[in-house]
Amino acid sequence: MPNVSFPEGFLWGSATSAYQIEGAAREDGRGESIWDRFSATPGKVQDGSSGEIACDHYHRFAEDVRMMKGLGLSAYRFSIAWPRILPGGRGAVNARGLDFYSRLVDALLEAGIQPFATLFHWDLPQALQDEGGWPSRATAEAFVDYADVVTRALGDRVKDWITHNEPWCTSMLSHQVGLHAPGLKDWGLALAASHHVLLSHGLAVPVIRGNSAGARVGITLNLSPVVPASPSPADHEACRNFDGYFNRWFLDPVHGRGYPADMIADHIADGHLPPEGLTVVKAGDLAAIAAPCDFLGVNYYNRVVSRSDKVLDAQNQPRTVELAPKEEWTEMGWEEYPEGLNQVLNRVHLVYGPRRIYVTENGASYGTAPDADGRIPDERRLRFLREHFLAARRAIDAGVPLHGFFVWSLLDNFEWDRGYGQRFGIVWVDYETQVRIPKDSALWYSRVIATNSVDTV
Ligand code: IFM
Repeated sequence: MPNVSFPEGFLWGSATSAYQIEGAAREDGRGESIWDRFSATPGKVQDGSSGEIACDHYHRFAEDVRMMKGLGLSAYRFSIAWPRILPGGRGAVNARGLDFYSRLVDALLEAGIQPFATLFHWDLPQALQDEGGWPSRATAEAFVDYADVVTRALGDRVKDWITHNEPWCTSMLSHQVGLHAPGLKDWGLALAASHHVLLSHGLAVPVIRGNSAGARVGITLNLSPVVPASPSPADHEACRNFDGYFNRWFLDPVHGRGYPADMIADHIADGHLPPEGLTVVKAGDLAAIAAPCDFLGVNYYNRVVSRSDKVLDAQNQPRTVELAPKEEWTEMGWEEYPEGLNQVLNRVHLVYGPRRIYVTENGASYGTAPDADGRIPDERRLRFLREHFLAARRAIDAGVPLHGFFVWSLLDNFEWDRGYGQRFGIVWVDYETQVRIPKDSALWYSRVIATNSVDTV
C-alpha cells in the first residue's frame, strides 16, 4: 500500500474546547458562561442538553491525556474557560480554575504532548454579556486582562497560544444568524462584535508575548472556499459577497488590510451599517488588529456554493446551495470536499502569507456506534480524514508552510446548538458511563502518526 509521507517534525494533534468536554460547570468556583444560560433556555439546543457534564473531562483529564499518549499524539489543542479563571469576567482571579489548567498542561508535557491553548472558544462569562458582550468595546479590554492572567500563570510551559477560535462564529453566527449564544439576530451588533473580537486579539498578542518567553501566537479562523452556483454574473456577485462576509472580513484586517471596502459598501447599502460605516473602529484599532503573528490557524470543514438570490434564508444567512449528492454529506449536512482544504491553504498562503499555518480543526460528524464486539468501524470518518490529510500534503507540495494538523475532535462531545446528537470524536464517549473507546479512525490515525505518513488506499 503506497504511503505519502509528511515533513519531519510535522505535528499530528487533536482538538477540543472547554465547554464541549469539561463539564463540572458549577465546580471549584467556575462562573456562569453564556452557554450555560443559552442551553438552559428552552428551544436553543436541539436535544435540550447542555455542557454541564459533557465528557466530564474536568475530572478525567489524566485518563484522557494517557489515551492521547497511547494514540501517539504529538500535540493537543484545548481551550481555557474564561469563567473558570475570572468568574465575574474581570477582577477576582479563581486560583482553582487556573490550577486545573496547570495540572492539565503538566500532564501533557509529562506525556510528551505539545500543548496549544486557545483563550476563547465561545464560553464568554455571562457577567460580561450582561454588560453588553462582544458588541461592547469593554469586552475587548476585559479579554486582554484575562489573557494576561492566563499567560502569566501558564506561559512558562505553554508556548503555542491561539487568541480566538472562529471569530465568524463568535460574531455572525451568535449575533446575526442567532444559532449560538447569545442568540441575537442583529447585523449591527454582529459587525460591532466582530470588530471587538479582532481588536481583543490584536491587543492581546503583545501581552501574551510579554508573559510567555518565546511564545508563538496566532488566531484561528474558520475558512471555506466559496464558488458560484452557476457562471452567471449574478452568482459570481453573490460569491464575492459571501466570501467577503465569511472569509475576507476576518482575513483582511488580521493581515493589515483593514476591513474589505466592498463589504463595508454592501453593509451600508443593505442597511446593516449607517452611512458612516463601521463606526466602532477607533484610531489605532486597525494597526492593533494587524499585530504580527507567528501562525494562522485554519479550521476547514466544507465549501460554500453561492447563488444570486440575496434574500436571507430562515437562518438569516445569504442563501447557499449544495451541489454534492447527499451521500457525500456528513451528518451535520456538510458536503465532504477535501480539495477545498488544499484551495483554502493555498489562498491563505499566496494572498496573505502568514509565517506558518496549522490546520487547527478538521473532522466529520458520523454517529457510527460500537458493534457487538465493542469495535467502532467508522469507515467514513477514516476516509474523510485520509482525503483531507492528502489534500494538506498537496498544499505542502505547492509550498504552503503547513506545520501541523489537529483533528476535530478527540472525543465525541457537546456540539453546541446540535447537542449530543452529532459525534465528531475519533474516540467514542458513552455519556452514561463516560467510558471512552477509540474508534477505528483513531487507531488508523495512530498509525499515521507513528509512520508520519498516510496510506493512499
Ligand atoms: O464543534 C465545533 C467547534 O467547536 C468549532 N469548529 C467547528 C466544530 C464542529 O461544528
